Amino acid sequence: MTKSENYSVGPNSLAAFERARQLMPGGVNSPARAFGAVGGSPLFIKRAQGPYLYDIDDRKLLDYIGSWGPMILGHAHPEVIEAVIQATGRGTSYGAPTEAESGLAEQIIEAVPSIEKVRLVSSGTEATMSAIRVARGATGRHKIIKFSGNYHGHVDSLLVAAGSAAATLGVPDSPGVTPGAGQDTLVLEYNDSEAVQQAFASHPGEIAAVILEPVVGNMGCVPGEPKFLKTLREETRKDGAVLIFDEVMTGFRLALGGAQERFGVTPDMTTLGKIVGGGMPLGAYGGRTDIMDQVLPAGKVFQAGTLSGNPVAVAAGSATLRLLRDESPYEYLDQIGARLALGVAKAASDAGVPHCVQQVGSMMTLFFQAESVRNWPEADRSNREHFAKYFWGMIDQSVYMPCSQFEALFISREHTVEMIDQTIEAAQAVLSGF
Ligand code: KE4
Repeated sequence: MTKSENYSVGPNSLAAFERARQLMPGGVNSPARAFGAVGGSPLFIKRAQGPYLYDIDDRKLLDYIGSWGPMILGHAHPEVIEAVIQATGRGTSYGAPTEAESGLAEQIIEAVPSIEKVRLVSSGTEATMSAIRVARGATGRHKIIKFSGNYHGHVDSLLVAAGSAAATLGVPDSPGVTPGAGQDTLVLEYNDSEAVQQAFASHPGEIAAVILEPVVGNMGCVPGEPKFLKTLREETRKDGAVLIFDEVMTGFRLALGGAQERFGVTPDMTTLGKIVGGGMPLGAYGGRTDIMDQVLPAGKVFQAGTLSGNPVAVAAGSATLRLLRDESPYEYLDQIGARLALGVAKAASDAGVPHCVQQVGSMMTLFFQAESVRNWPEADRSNREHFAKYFWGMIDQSVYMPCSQFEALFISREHTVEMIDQTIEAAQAVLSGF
């Protein structure tokens, strides 16, 4: 992959990456961080504050990843940090129920239209893995439908034509995922309502669940079209299949109640992560009471976790959701998201660079192709070389974008209009050099 001529990663990050690669596969603990899609070495981060990251070479970068979604309030929000400090002082884990878990559960249930009961877990992957199992247990059916370009964590049965790092690394069907693990997974194209109708017509009474990102972040930002979401709701209800909105990324981001509130489509189950934990390891899955009461020990579907509902993670999540409810940054985030999208699109247009900017609220992607993107095959046509050049150019402008064409960027409440305009100016400078 190309990188910009005056691309510069500091010597400390270069040395740190060399050391890390001796110790951990690829030098990272999650492939999305390794810069594989853009080439070069990743920046090692020392600390973060508000909308900024500070790397170990003392560079200050305006952050549009926000830990891949959680940091909607900006990094190190004082009230979140204080809540974590207070909780930690009372011990970091008990392995016993706490009232704080009930408090967070109440906040989730109050905010998310589809959730009547919820189970806390430790990651988005755990949430989706568990939701699939519960849907299968509740319906007694085996088949599931997912959509290419959608990523739901590293669940064997869902690592089939996945988006995010899998798609970026070109290994959607990962080694180690057995044919048996994926044999009950039907993969359709996103936004294809006819394919959904066809699948249910071909498999009446066999489909346990349909899982999707209601706005995809993991092939770049691709919104679920109204007809598509409506068809999914109608077909699943008619057939008795469970409709699962994977809102790990969109939950508490596109509205307090997520994409389902924003679009007015209520699924049967929802999976959550990222923001719900305020940047700490916490995920959740929930839905209709009749479905959730199938989960052990209320029901028979097994799911467990040593650190599920961990008091420190719960404190971070609860403080975050309280601030989002009380301060409601969503109108502001919509405004600056639209401002950024318009400005970057104009910059690309003025530079004569083929582009398509897609934005929903505080999620956005600059696709390096001229056509709009409705699904994975269309996203896959994007010019990866252009993206890599843009990415490194923006790094040189001290703007830290997601390191893959197939990721959405995330704007925080701490990004000011001035910072958005600086970002647009940086994009103008970079794209005019194409
Ligand atoms: P985690 O297991 O990474 O907490 O969540 C998995 C997951 C599930 N569902 C959706 C819609 C997601 O976006 C994710 C994780 N997203 C990626 C970013 N595209 C996390 C970044 C990473 O893998 O390091």
